Amino acid sequence: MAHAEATLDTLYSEVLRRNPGETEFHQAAKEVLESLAPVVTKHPEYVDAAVIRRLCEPERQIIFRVPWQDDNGNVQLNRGFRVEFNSALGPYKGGLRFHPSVYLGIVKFLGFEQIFKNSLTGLPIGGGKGGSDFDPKGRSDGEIMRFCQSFMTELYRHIGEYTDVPAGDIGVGGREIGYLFGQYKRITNRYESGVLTGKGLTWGGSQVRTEATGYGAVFFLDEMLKTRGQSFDGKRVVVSGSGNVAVYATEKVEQLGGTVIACSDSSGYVVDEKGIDLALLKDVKETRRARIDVYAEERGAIFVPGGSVWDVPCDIALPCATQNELDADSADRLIKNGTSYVAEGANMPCTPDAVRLFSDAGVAFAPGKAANAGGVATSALEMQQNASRDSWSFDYTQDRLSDIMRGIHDRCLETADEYGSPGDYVTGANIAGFIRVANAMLALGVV
Ligand code: NDP
Ligand code: 2IT
Repeated sequence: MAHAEATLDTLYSEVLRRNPGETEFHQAAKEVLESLAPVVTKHPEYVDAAVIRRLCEPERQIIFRVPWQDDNGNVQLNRGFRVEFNSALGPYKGGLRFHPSVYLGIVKFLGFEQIFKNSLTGLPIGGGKGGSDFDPKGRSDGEIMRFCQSFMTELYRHIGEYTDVPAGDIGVGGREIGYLFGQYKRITNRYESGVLTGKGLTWGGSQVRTEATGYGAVFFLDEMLKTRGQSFDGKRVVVSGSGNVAVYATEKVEQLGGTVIACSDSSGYVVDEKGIDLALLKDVKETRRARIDVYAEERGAIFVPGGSVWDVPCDIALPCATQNELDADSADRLIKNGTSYVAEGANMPCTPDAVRLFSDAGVAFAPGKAANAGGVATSALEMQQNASRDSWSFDYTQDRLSDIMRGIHDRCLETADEYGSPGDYVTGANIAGFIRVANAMLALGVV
């Protein structure tokens, strides 16, 4: 084991050296590498064939200029990214993020996580991610459309049903996927439905894809609760964010008998002891695209500008906003307030220190690459429907999603057991995700 740890340390040093300044990518790589010592001890062939080393190096990285015209006729400039990380299990698959914080290090951390997440689903999808530093806040529909068209005018040559299949992430939802698909169709003169997922229901989309990430995270949590002989009944839940993942996590928690008492956006958080009014939240966020204080005002709930939603006492915490939003201080407060479950709806929302504190305190903790895999899994179901020119019912698709989440949950626990860390979902997810993709890489030779 000491030898394995030294080998992994060396591999991590190489990641640091080859990717200077990309701190989020370093963080994501470190977490996975730290889990792999027992695997490397048992299976030295993964090191001998440089599988781990190759996994840490994207197969292809694309960076491009995205010029577009705003409503005043001024030319604006952004940068576009697509990191095609690993295609051993299937075409590159992963979302596009439009947020001013996007740079190569963020896209690489997300793409790296996506490899293991997609592997965990058991479906035939590789890992990739993309996006832009474009800030959609305050932009008109016309500006969003022109940006998406310019972005796709470069991206189209790199993607395809059998090559790379983008979807949404922060700042990219149904509206943006529509504009992106429209431009792809126009440039290529192909109605290639399987090139993007998250499409609208009348033009190749799948039932449940909109809800899938939030629903899936709550299905995963439900399995964690059942493992401990508990249920959502009477549980107080705090969700961060109020975007796609947060809204549908809230919906499923409420359907399963829990109460979501707080949610947030980057301007602050609301506390609504009666339970979040979903119809109002969807109207404020999805239709009006307004800030969260509008919800508080119209609902008569408390709005706290700035501040941390993790100050609100709860049984279950569901971080669904962004990376590193829940740090050691927040974890400490949650633990003191009696939180016993944390599931990451977002990608890497908990800092490594926070995760360590949860683990030491016996809080059941589900990492994002397992708990939020329902979104991409349902994207893979959308690809299946596109390939067969079929469309499935809501109930059937939701049952498939629920089975997939139960499968991921059980695989994490079984793998954690097998590798000497019983009950540890982080180790289980990293190792189970790694083994499937590593075996495919061994089979495919040195490519
Ligand atoms: P949305 O754009 O729909 O919503 C994001 C939410 O998080 C908003 O409420 C936003 O607030 C808040 N947020 C974003 N960035 C920050 C920030 N830097 N500081 C504070 N709040 C922030 O995105 P999604 O719901 O799709 O994504 C949320 C998370 O879930 C991301 O980590 C994403 O990678 C992950 N994820 C998404 C999947 C999907 O299918 N959509 C699948 C799996 C994971 P504001 O509007 O004020 O910026
Ligand atoms: O982080 C993620 O898994 C997503 N944003 C969804 C990716 C997808 O291809 O559906």
